[in-house]
Amino acid sequence: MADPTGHAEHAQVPIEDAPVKIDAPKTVAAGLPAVVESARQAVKEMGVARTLRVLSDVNQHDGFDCTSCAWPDPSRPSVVEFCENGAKATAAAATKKTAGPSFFDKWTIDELARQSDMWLGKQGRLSTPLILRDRRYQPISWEAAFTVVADHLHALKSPDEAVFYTSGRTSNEAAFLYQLFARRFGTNNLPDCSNMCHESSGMGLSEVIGVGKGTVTLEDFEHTELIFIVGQNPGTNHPRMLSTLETAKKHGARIVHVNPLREAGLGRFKHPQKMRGYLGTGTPLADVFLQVRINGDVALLKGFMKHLLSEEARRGVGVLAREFIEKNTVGFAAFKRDIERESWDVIERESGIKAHTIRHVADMVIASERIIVCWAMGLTQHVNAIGNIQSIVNLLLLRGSIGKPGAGVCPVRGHSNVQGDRTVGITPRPKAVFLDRLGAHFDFEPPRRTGYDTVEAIRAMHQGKARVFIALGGNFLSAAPDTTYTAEALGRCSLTVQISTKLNRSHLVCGRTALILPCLTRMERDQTVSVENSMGIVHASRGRLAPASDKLKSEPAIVVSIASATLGDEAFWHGFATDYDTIRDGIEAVIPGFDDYNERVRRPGGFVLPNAVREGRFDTLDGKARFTVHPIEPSPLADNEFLMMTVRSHDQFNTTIYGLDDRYRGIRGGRRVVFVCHQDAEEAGLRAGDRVDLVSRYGGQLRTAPQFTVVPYDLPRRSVATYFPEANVLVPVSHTARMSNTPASKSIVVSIHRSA
Ligand SMILES: Nc1nc2c(c(=O)[nH]1)N[C@H]1C(S)=C(S)[C@@H](COP(=O)(O)OP(=O)(O)OC[C@H]3O[C@@H](n4cnc5c(=O)[nH]c(N)nc54)[C@H](O)[C@@H]3O)O[C@H]1N2
Ligand SMILES: Nc1nc2c(c(=O)[nH]1)N[C@H]1C(S)=C(S)[C@@H](COP(=O)(O)OP(=O)(O)OC[C@H]3O[C@@H](n4cnc5c(=O)[nH]c(N)nc54)[C@H](O)[C@@H]3O)O[C@H]1N2
Ligand SMILES: [Mo]
Repeated sequence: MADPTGHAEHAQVPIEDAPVKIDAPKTVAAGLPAVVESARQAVKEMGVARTLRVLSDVNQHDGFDCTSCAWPDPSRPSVVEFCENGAKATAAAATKKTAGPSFFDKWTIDELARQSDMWLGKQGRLSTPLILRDRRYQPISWEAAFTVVADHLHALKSPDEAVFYTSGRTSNEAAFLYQLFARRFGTNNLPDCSNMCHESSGMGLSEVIGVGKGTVTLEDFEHTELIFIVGQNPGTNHPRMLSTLETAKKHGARIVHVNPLREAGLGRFKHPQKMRGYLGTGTPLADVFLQVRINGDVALLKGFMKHLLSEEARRGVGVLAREFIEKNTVGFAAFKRDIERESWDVIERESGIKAHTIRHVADMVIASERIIVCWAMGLTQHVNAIGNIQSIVNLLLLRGSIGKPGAGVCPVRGHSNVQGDRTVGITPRPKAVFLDRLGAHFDFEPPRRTGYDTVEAIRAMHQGKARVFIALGGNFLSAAPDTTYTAEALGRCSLTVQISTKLNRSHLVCGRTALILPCLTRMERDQTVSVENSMGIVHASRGRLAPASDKLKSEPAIVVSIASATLGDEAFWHGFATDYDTIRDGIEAVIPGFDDYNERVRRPGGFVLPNAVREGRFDTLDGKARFTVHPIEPSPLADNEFLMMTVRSHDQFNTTIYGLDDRYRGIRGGRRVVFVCHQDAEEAGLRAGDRVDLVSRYGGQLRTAPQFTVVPYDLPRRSVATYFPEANVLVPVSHTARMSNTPASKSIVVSIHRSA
């Protein structure tokens, strides 16, 4: 079937013309430039008075939760508890500009598609419900919009032909209602951004320690001796984490940074909210930088463990936590055999790190009783992502460094409430006991069939098995892999519905009928909602700003209206929208750990969800943690091929582009860049500023992303980096992590060709 709206071409990020300026990368993070940058962007979007009012409310006990990341707030927030990128996210959402009917009257979607993603996002807040007619979005009443959704859902042959996507900014309350609606409608098709994000962490951890979340709290960072930061760029993506690391260093912790890129944020840090952060040279954060090859982490971790095992053999005692291993774990013998069989040659070659350096860092592990390992997308977006995560657990188990103060795993979440959305039921693979309780409390028979995750949903839409796509937030088209394929998939839907705050490319690549339903942000006046951060703390969030338009509805109100229009049981839904306490009562009744939800969520700082590992238990079937065996998996590269990772610049929040600079990496004025190792560039005759096309070859298919600018950079041999979402067109939809099915967008094999 042809793509009826012809949208595959709308899906591509337009090529930039202006040349990119390339400077030396920075070695110091934050400091005065961060303050200046946040103030500049905030005042531009909001004006001075609104800036002061809004930023003083971020992450305060009685204010709103910052939407930029899921790093927890300290128990005593400082007067200003935000960072440069939090300020940018806040400014972008609290902008005074609106994109209303007169804006959409001027532009067809074909014209809009030729604009850059940055331009689209900067047109202001969506202010009225819209429906696509004659290639233009036109106003529609809320009532009529809900009827359109209900009619399309009724027309499906089966509830499984509908897909209900969620992005991680949605509050617990909206997310719980949304999954309740999807399941009362009859499907578990609830893919979310987590499928592309920390799914590998959740699944990998659940299997071996019985908890699919992190096991440490902020306090643990004050008691730890050694912190690993693997495959994460906190200076850009979790800037408030740098202050936690600064405190940890003051308490004597050492930090090891494992990354193919020497990220500035882990070099020297100048606290932007303290006077000494403006003066002086800042705190050096990382003690050791290991420039691992892309996807060389299993090899590296195995190297550490090989050294631990041989030191135990040599010293006879004192390296392995023997008692802990005996009492609390299974699988040690097979694990040990596998590590002993691994050769140092392979470990060195595949990790890209010399054996003596690996031994040196492993000695730091031996010298530490309390170790925390933090990670993010550099480990989860690989085919063997589960191997990465479970190898970290192996290392911690060897030292008994989990489930006690100052020790454990810390997957650092992305979206500010992605963890909470999962906790309250957004998942295509719900547990039977959750469905039992949900069905019993709300008196219905929930569907038991496993639903589609993100990648399966794309395929199902492409094959015509799913025909209605509803997104509670996010930018599915641009965030998903294989942009062209995903565009075709969305184009085949009978209806696509985007519940959004800002214009993005997913509004331009849509089904035969397309709706935009504009909603309030977390900063705007509404009832109290709640969120869960990366460390399992649930707390309230309350906005105070006047809504950007009087036509906006809250996410819970939109979900309630879609649900009652579709299911016709208004009496069931109505109360939820008028009083969010009743939603929380429902969550409390269905999900363990939410006792006295309404009371506890209103306490300053909220409450902590139960976490068995933190309480000293492994909630696996036999109550034991598991050692697991993971092979080192080289990515074979032909002579002209490279392994590509797609990363975030300092000027974006996922697909929302704030600006065209990547300050720490020395890039100004453009995003279509490809970072290439200096020696590789030289050998290939490529120079800074050259224009190239990138081609990914996968299972006999070619995918091309044209017109990238070469930036020679300090990277391991044969490793290249590009920005997400410009390079997503190169990520094959079937190239995913085993088990978690997360797109392996950090290990794409590409070749580089001079642009014609
Ligand atoms: N300002 C801002 N904040 C954000 C976001 C944003 O876009 N902007 N996004 C939010 C979201 S949803 C998320 S998930 C997080 C993402 O936070 P990050 O995971 O920090 O984001 P990425 O830019 O994808 O960075 C991945 C890091 O892993 C490294 N890496 C890549 N491949 C490998 C590998 O094979 N091994 C190792 N060891 N390292 C590797 C890259 O060099 C990079 O430093 O941030 C959240 N916060
Ligand atoms: N190649 C590659 N692809 C990736 C990644 C990568 O590293 N490399 N990272 C992946 C990761 S970690 C993630 S989490 C996904 C992100 O995937 P998504 O979460 O789907 O994408 P975002 O860009 O965060 O979504 C931005 C849009 O959300 C809407 N929005 C913002 N705030 C709100 C709100 O409060 N309510 C509602 N209803 N809408 C709102 C706005 O319209 C905005 O345009 O992308 C994934 N894709
Ligand atoms: Mo994410």
